Amino acid sequence: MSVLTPEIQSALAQQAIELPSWAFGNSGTRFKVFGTPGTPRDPFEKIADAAQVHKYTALAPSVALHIPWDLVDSFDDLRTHAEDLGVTLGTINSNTFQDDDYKFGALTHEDAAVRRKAIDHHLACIDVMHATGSRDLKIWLAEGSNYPGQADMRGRQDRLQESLQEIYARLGDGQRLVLEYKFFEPAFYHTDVPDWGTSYAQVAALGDKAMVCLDTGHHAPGTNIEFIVMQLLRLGKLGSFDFNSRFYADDDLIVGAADPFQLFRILFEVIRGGGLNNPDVAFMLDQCHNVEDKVPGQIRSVLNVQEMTTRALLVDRDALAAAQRSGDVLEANRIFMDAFYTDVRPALAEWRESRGLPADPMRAFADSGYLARIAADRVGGVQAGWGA
Ligand code: AOS
Ligand code: ZN
Ligand code: ZN
Repeated sequence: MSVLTPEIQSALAQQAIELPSWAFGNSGTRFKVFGTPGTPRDPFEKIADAAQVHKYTALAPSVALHIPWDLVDSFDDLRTHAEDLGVTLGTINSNTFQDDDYKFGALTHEDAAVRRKAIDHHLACIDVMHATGSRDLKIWLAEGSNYPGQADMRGRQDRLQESLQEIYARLGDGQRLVLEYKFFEPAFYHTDVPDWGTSYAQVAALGDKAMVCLDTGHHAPGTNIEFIVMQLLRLGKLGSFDFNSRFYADDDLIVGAADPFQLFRILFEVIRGGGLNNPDVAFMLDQCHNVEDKVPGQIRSVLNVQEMTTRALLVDRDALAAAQRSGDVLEANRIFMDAFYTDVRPALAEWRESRGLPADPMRAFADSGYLARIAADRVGGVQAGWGA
């Protein structure tokens, strides 16, 4: 009998993971950006590539956009294009990190004129959200300082709250703001939203439509990320995930590649806290594919999330709770690890086929010839972020 009970199948069938448009552009490090044949030349082609991921997995029904990287003449046209391809437009990501005016901050800047410009950018993003039908405005701020004494950290925190209040006030019904935290980079001494506690304090002061975004690559090595997941779910403030994996810093590698066990532990807490298939908790990827092909990189990523979700669903929670209550440390750990070590790949392949999907989406996509077609059709694709 398959390990996939009807309850597990039902949970898996509902799973939705949003893809980032920038994952389909060329990307790299400050040392080199390698070009990939067939890289999208505009947001329409990025959406077309993202739709391939959904076509072969049924796991990725929406695509996050980035403003201004994905600015187009008509968001109505982009929305129709997406819907024609079977996907929707998702989270809108703002950008206050590519403009000379923001050298010393944007929403936290000492100069009211710079803050005005940064707030107006977010208000423009909300206008885009109305056209795209997006629910979430995701704010990641590249703000902070490099040297002790350089900046008034307290004043910046106060100005951040004031700026966020103005943006929050513009949100429409059903729209949300998610504030992402990151403990370093591009600033290296202090960051204005370095941790979940700061993000929580800032969004809690705004109201119910403001939530925390947890990027799995934005913590110090050794951080117990699943504890943070548990706490934010407990507080009702986990708005979204940016999934990726890392060996060292904010590596933005394929989720589940560096530490599958960590992904399992995170997903276990998501399930434990009622966050799986909960519309309040958006699953997104935030990744770049520097040396691997981008569409298969994204297919691999959503499959990794699906696989670890399945394993986490296999944890016998009643037995685990009993072992925990009785203080049976080793039995509790065995139950947890048994689920983690279960190879669910054959069962998932079978289940996919039963739903009319390819048993092996990676193979099916490779066999489709899509990459060769776009390599022939598209010339002059753009770098993620800095292009069209
Ligand atoms: C930056 O480190 C953050 O992870 C952002 O979420 C994101 O990568 C960037 O805003 C791209 O839009
Ligand atoms: Zn992120
Ligand atoms: Zn990041």
